[in-house]
Amino acid sequence: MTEVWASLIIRNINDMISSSSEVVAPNGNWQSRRLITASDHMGFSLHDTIIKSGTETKLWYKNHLEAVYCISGDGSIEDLATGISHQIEPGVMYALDQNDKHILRGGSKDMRLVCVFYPALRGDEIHDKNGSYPSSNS
Ligand code: 9YT
Repeated sequence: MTEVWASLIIRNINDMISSSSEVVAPNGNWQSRRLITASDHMGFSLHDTIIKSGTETKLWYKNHLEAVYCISGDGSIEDLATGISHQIEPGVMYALDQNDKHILRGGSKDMRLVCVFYPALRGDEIHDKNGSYPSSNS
C-alpha cells in the first residue's frame, strides 16, 4: 500500500512579485510579499518587505506582535514610548513584543526586512489610519 504524505509548502518570492501576494502601501512607503498567510494555518504570517529609502511610516500593531529582521539596506525605528531611535542594518532584529507604537524610517537605501506577524495576517491588509491591521477576528 502506498502512503500519501501531505506536501510541505514551498514558494519562491519571484512568483509573488506583482501577484495578489504582493501588497503595496497606498503612499508608496513600502511593499510586502506575504509568503505565509492565515490560510496556511501556521498561526503566524511571514513577509518579505521593502521599506523605501527616505520614507517615514508611523505604525501601531495593536492587534499583532511582530518580529523584524533586516537583510539589506538601512533605516531606523523610533520607539514612541521612549523617543529613542535605533539604527537598522543587516543583521539587526527588532521585536514589537508590547504592541509598541513606533516610526519606521527608510535610510539612504531601500531596506529589506523579513517580518513575522502573530496572529497571521490574511495577506491583503494595508494599514488603517492608526498604522494598525485589523484583528483576525474582525
Ligand atoms: C516592518 C513593517 O511593519 N513594515 C510595514 C509593512 C509590514 N511589515 C507588512 O505588512 O509586511
